[in-house]
Amino acid sequence: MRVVEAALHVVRLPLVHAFATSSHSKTTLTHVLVELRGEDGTVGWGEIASPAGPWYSAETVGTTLLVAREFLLPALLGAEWDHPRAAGARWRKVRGHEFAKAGVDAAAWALWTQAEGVPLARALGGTRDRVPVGVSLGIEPTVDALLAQVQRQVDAGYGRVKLKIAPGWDTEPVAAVRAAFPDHDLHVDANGAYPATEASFAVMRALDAHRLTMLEQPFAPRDLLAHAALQEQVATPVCLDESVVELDDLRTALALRAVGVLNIKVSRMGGLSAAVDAHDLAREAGLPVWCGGMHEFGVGRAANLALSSLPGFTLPSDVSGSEKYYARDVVVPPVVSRDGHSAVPTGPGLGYAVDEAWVRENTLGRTVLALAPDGGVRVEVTPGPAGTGDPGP
Ligand code: OSB
Ligand code: MG
Repeated sequence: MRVVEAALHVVRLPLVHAFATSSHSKTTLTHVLVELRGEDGTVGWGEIASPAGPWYSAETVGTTLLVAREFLLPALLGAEWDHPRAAGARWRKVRGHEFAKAGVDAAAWALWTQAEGVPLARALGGTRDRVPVGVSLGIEPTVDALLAQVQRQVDAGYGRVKLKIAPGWDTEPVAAVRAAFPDHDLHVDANGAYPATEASFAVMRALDAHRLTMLEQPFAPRDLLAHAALQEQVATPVCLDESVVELDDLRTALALRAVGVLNIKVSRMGGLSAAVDAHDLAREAGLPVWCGGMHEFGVGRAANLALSSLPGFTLPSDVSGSEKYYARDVVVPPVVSRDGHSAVPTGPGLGYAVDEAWVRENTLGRTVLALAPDGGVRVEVTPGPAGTGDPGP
C-alpha cells in the first residue's frame, strides 16, 4: 500500500445538547477528518477528535493540524507498507501528539481494510457482532435537569449511564440519580478535577455507597499514587482514563494497583494499534476494559465500535448512537443504538460511507498534501474562518 494523497478536513458540527465537564462546556465540536488516498484509488477515513482547546490533554485542533501536516503525513506519503502497524512505525519517533496520530493511524487501518475487503472489526481481532454501549451525561445546571437527561437516555434504552462530576457537583446529584434509578448501571467521571486531599477522599468514600460501576479519573492524570491510595479505601473499582496515554502508563498503574478498570480511548492512546495493545495487556492482567469516546463524529465512532468488538471489552462502551450528539452525522447510515447495543458493521473497511457533501458543507478549512512527481510533497492549504478554538473554561 502506498498513500499518494492526504487531506485534513476541519469540520464543525453543532451538538444537539450542550455538554459540560469539570473543565469546560461546548455547543459545537470541531474535529479534523483525515482522508488518505492509496495509489490504486482506495480511500480511508480517520478522525482527529481533539477538543478545540488543551483541556482534556495538551493537544488542540490547531496542534493536531500542525503535527499531522508537518510530521505525520509527510512521513507516510509515498512510503510502501503492508500493514497499518507498519504505517504507524513511520512516525514512531514523534513523541506525544496522540490525538493527531490516532486520526492518521485509524485512516490507515480504514484504508488497508477497505483495500483488503475485510471489515475493520475483524482485522482488529473483534469477535462480536453487537456491543453493549452507554451514554455519558455532562454537568447540568440543576439536579432536576440532570434527572430529566437520565430519564431521556433510559427511555432510549441505554442500560449504562455515566455522570460527569466535579467538586461541588458530586454526592448530591449522584444520590438523586441513584434514588430515582435504583437498579441502573451508573458510573461517575471527574476528569481529574479533584485535588488529592482528605476532603476529596471523603467525597469518593461517600460515592462508594451508591453501588457505582466505577469511579473514573478522580485525580490528576500523573497522580497514580492517589488513585492507588483511593482503591484501598473504596470497593468501587477505580477507572483510569487520562492517566493512561502510553502502554507503560498501564504497566505502572497495574504494578501500583492504581487501576481497577481501564477506559481505552483510541484518541488518547494514539490510534487503533495502540488501543489493541492496551486491550491485550489488560486482558492478560485480568483487567476489565471499555472503549471511551471523545464525542466522535461517525468516522471516529465507527472505529471505536470496531475496537469495542474485541473480547476484552466486557463493560459497555461510550459508542452511543450518533443522534445523541448530532442531528446529522458525517456517515451514512448514522451509528444507531437499540436496547443499549450498537451493531458492529460487517462491510469492508470502516463499514460506513462518508457523506462527503455534508462534510464539505461543514468544512472550515482544508489542507491537502500530495505526492509530487519528483517524490516531494506538495501542500495546499485552504484556510477557513480564523479561530477553530473555543473560549476555554
Ligand atoms: O472523559 O470520557 C471523557 C468527552 C470529552 C472529554 C472527556 C470525556 C468525554 C466523554 C465523551 O465522556 C463520551 C462520548 O464520547 O460518548
Ligand atoms: Mg473520562
